[in-house]
Amino acid sequence: MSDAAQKPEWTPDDAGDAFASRVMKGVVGGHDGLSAESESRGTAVAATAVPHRRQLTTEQYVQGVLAGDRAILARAITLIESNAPHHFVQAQDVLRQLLPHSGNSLRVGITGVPGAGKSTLIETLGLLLTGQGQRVAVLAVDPTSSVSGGSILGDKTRMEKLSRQPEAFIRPSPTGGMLGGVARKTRETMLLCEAAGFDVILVETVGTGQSEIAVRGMVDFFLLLLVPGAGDELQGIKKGVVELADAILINKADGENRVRAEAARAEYNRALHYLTPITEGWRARAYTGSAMSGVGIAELWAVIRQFQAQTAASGALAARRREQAREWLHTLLAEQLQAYFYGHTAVQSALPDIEQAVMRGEMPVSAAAQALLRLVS
Ligand SMILES: Nc1nc2c(ncn2[C@@H]2O[C@H](COP(=O)(O)OP(=O)(O)OP(=O)(O)O)[C@@H](O)[C@H]2O)c(=O)[nH]1
Ligand SMILES: [Mg+2]
Repeated sequence: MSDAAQKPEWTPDDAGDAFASRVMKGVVGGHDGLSAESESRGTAVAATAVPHRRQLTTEQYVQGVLAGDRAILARAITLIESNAPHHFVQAQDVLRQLLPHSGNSLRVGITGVPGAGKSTLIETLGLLLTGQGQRVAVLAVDPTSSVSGGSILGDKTRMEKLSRQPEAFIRPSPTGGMLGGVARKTRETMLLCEAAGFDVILVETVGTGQSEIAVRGMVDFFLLLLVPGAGDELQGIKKGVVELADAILINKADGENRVRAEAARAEYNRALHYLTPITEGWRARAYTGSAMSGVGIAELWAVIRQFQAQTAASGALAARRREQAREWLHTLLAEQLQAYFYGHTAVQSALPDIEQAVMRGEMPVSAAAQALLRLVS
């Protein structure tokens, strides 16, 4: 495979070295931290038939990431995203060594329905920050994305200027698999980016409900983007999502939209007034802005910095991160227990009959669950 062919499809055609990522041959059969049972031999054989670059040692990954080497950072992320069991072991070694060097960036999650302007905002905000000499990493959680789709893929046009900045690093959502696996990979990628010295991590996620909760669980500040005019039902905005936000930006407050945007801001500020703050000591507010023209974006960033200063001083920021780590542990445990259970051969062979017995009303559901659980304990 030539180097050009290894470039991901979201890389601009004329991109130089600023785009360090390369597509590596994947391995079928996900473990996401689970046992090696499902590794596909066929794919592994096919992968070795293609000459590829020498595998890096754990030390090389660690030193490369710490030195801010973008090519090695990209390869380390690919290692983390791999579903091959031996990659998982090395990826966790790399992470363990980098963990003490992570945690120094400001983590911002951005959500909103498709077309709300998330990518446009990230481009505008990213350019503002890189203009101040800050290093910005852009990640995404999009469980619906596949190799041919996904929101950041369309962003090679939307984030074109940002992608050319040497201080910026853009990585699309890990593809395939369940939300849990995608979120884990993004979370670990975030730690790598922090160890590589990025000051700000922006995580984009499309509003699907579950992915917003996943991103809320990995960031310090969570921003909800709304567009004026579209009814709440149209935007799929539920009260629950508003409750997760540390701020709301009514975007596209430009042209004829300005008046409607101001009205929406007032309305949301009234609603926010009655909600319990998601962050202790911080009252979420609604703002207007235009990601496209840039109006209001510097002011929005000032709010985010104020949040950072205030929650760092009060201890709320550190407490949130501790709690997020604890919750993440339990999320991973629950996922892995479930995968272990359903992957167990005794369960797989007994399940169809027990299911049938339950459906025919011959076996109480609780007894059926107990019987299945006993097969693995
Ligand atoms: N008028 C106006 N248009 C905007 C603004 N921000 C974004 N847009 C336009 O809205 C469209 C969608 O913007 P994106 O940034 O791709 O939206 P997104 O939320 O990232 O969308 P997905 O990634 O598909 O979920 C584009 O055509 C943008 O040019 C804005 O502030 N004002
Ligand atoms: Mg987008």
